[in-house]
Amino acid sequence: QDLFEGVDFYLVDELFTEEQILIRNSIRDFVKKEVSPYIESWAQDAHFPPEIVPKFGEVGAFGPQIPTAYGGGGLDYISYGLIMQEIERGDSGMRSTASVQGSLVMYPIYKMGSEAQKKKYLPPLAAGKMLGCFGLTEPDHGSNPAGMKTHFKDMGDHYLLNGSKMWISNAPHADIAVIWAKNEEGRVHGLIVERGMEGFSTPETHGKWSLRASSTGELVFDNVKVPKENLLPGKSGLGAPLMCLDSARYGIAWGSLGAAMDCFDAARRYAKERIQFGKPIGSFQLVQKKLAEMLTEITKAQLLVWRLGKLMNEDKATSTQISLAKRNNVAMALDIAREARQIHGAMGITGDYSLMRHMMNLESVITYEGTHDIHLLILGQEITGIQAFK
Ligand code: TGC
Ligand code: FAD
Repeated sequence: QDLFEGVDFYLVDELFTEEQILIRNSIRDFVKKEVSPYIESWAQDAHFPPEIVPKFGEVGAFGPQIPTAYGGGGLDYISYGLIMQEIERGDSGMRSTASVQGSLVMYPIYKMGSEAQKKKYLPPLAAGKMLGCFGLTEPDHGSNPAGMKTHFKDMGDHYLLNGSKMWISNAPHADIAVIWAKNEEGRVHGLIVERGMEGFSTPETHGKWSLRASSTGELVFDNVKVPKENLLPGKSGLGAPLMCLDSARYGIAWGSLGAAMDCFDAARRYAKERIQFGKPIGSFQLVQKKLAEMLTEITKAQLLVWRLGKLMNEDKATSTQISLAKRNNVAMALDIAREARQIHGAMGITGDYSLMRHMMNLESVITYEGTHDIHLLILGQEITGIQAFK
């Protein structure tokens, strides 16, 4: 891990500004120091380390794209992507913590919140003094969030919230939850629910083989009285949570690249060191094929997210362009993790190497934020004009 220097076959670094490289390198150093030495034992123990939250805040990993006036980094989208890439090189679960906080909690508050909500929540979230989670998925509504059952009633001086959410990253440790629920007319709204509100609980989901260093849980709302000022006033309808997903999916397209780079780097080194039949395994054509294909796919994925980042910076990126990148890069990373694990033979199944952890993590990454097939259908709809998922 310590030797990791990145993968840059096409001199992609030349496409980045000095500032972007500086940011990338500072997060790379942070991950080497604060994540890589501990991640294997956190994952083996299914332990989420709460002490990482203020450290992420200090290094600027939370809401890098949010303006500095609210405590964010005020950075461009390529810098944001590079930050996600470096964190996920360490672990997808760590990147989940950061991208949920930045893209799914801070972003909706910044884009749809009142000035008072922005002032109250954004600075402590950016600093890692507060942790947030995002509740859209329900036990019976994953790919189809439009069917959500969680609802709230206007009681005059407050809202009464009932329902539940499932598979929520950060939930068991979160101080606040940005959740999506229907009003009496069936329109989706965002609400900020705070830990400590009566009737609100966050039971942890146990037994995951994936994202073990990230904590996942349910959000249960049993007649929770939510103050009226906690409704996000800026936008309603399903488009509101889906807009947040665009920002997070963009980060995942970069993040998965980091996991792929880590696997490739490990496989390249192992292929040169491991001797079988009197030669390094890297001298066999089949191993070289695996490595050559990994490098090819990483290079294509790097150029894809760089271009997407430019479009994001110019406010020209479309949701379907983001779907294409999320889908392609996560599948690419998962394939590379599997191949890299094979190159490591039996050693690849142990915690001495990061391959199996990345591979298992990426099974969640290919499922959350829209499954691989849902993104394919989003693209299919764009191409044909015909929706195939209903
Ligand atoms: P549809 O009728 O297509 O759209 C409803 C409204 O939303 C608008 N819209 C979008 N707006 C912004 N960004 C997008 N990406 C948007 N996609 C759609 C759309 O224009 C429409 O607006 P309006 O004004 O006409 O009402 O909605 P649908 O019900 O047909 O569903 C479409 C579908 C299936 C693509 C969508 O529901 C979907 O993406 N499903 C996947 C669900 C998903 O991604 N869940 C993620 C949960 S969060 C999570 O996983 C966090 S993990 C984080 C971590 O740990 O890192
Ligand atoms: P389903 O929707 O039941 O899908 C099951 C299978 O059916 C999939 O292969 C899917 O592609 C396929 N399928 C579904 N519909 C169609 C169709 N129309 N056509 C073809 N195939 C279809 N959610 C949050 O809100 N917040 C979070 O923080 C969060 N964190 C998560 C963390 C982890 C570790 C995981 C695993 C999930 C998380 N999720 C979160 C939930 C995630 O977004 C959902 O799991 C995802 O959207 C898929 O929903 P589902 O699991 O209910 O699968």
